[in-house]
Amino acid sequence: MAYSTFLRCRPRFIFIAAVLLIFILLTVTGAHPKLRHLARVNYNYYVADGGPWRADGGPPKYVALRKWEAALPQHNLSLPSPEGRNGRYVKFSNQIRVLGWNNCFNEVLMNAHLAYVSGRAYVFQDYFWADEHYQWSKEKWLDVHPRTPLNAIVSGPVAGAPFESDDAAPRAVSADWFDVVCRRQERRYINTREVKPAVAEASGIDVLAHWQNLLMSAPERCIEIVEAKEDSFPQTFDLALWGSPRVLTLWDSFSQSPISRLLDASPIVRAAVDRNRYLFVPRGPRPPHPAPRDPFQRMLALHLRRGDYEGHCRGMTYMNLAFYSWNQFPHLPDRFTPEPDAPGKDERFLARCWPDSPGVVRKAAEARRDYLALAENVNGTETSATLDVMYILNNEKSQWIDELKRALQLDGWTVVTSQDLVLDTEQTDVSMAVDMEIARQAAVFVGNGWSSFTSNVVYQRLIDKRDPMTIRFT
Ligand SMILES: Nc1nc2c(ncn2[C@@H]2O[C@H](COP(=O)(O)OP(=O)(O)OP(=O)(O)O)[C@@H](O)[C@H]2O)c(=O)[nH]1
Ligand SMILES: *[C@@H]1O[C@H](CO)[C@@H](O)[C@H](O)[C@H]1NC(C)=O
Ligand SMILES: *[C@@H]1O[C@H](CO)[C@@H](O)[C@H](O)[C@H]1NC(C)=O
Repeated sequence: MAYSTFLRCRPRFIFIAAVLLIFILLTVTGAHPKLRHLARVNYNYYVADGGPWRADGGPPKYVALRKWEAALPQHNLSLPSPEGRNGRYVKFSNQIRVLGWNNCFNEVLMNAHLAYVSGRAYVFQDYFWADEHYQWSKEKWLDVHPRTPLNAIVSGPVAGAPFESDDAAPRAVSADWFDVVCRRQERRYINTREVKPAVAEASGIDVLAHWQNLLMSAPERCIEIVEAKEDSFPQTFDLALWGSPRVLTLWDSFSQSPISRLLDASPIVRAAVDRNRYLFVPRGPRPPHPAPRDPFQRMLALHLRRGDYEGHCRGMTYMNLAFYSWNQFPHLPDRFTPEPDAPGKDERFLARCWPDSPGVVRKAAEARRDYLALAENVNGTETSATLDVMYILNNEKSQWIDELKRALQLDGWTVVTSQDLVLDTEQTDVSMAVDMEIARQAAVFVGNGWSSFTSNVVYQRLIDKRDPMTIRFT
């Protein structure tokens, strides 16, 4: 009798015991900060991100794209000079690797421009990821140093596309093809140590001219630039140059180059932008005037460099760094001039590098006001200029972003963030380029002046001849 009563009650007993156990577990782990941290990290890894057994099949293999790159028409020994077996080539083996995409992208573009003005085919290479920015969990990596083919990220002569029809410049070739057309014993190796000291402090355009003379006058068909091991920045166009106003003297030559003018999003990136286009359709009330139908003409794209950047911003505050590369142009609004030591200097620096939520809302409203005033001046009072869609580019999944989103919605914006995009495997792999393409197309862009990611968006918008008032910094 008693036994059967127990049996009947058992399900309830087990349930109560389980609830108690979970309760105790939560209080114990919740009470101690270290345990709480451990619980959160493990929850994020095993539950939120799916852990090592998550179903994302890992990074893309790009089988078709690699075949396509290998079969580019310029990979043909029979072509007449300056291509083919008698062609002239330069490979920059001193290009920086394993760093954020945009620090590499700067340099890739400028090296390709140097090759172009020197009458040599540029040798394009894969992008090697900095581990912390790679999109895939470590146990899924295909390589010790994960990499992505250049043509997955960008298109244009820099990655082997043809030049204009009246331009006889030799097309860029892949690193694999360079090994075929320029065997090692045929190469002249130039160590950066032999070249760089002469232009260590020179303006950008003089650095370009110095290398151009060397590459043009060298009789050797095949040149490989190799790095001086003792130099921590052995790049042809190095960080010291990109971080200084000396770089700006390169603009006239670089911006008119087909490397810049014919640069485009890759088909993978284009497809990603198209696929997500419906997200950008405004959801606010109908504006009181006729407004553009194209959502990009109503969009403010905001680059919030977050995540790892908090520590980075503090470091840069300490070093009192100026803006990076093209962000330094004096004709752009929102300039930043490092202040001498004075009370509140660090706070003012941080407010721009790592802005808080009210600061972001204020900046967006200011950029919108200035843009609408500009559109009225340019296009008259009958203008239909409208700015009500915001795309937030960022590298952080967090509550902070969610709260910012709500604050911006209250201010009248239809808000979409990087985390809202739906991307397939290849598109996920190049998601930074997807974000950059959206920022290129938006009516207004607000970025972070210290970021090379921002500076390459600024570069593309300047090439597109966008009004400077549509290029802003937090
Ligand atoms: N999708 C996406 N990725 C971002 C964004 N911001 C930063 N990242 C990632 O973080 C990397 C940052 O490195 P860079 O592209 O070199 O740009 P940066 O802002 O100068 O950053 P550092 O190189 O770390 O100084 C990018 O290449 C992306 O992988 C963003 O808004 N969207
Ligand atoms: C290589 O180039 C030559 C000369 O232009 C051409 O005749 C030949 O068809 C090309 N080969 C391939 C595989 O495209
Ligand atoms: C002015 O109008 C033209 C044509 O409608 C449009 O393309 C352009 O973006 C407008 N300019 C501004 C600053 O809104």
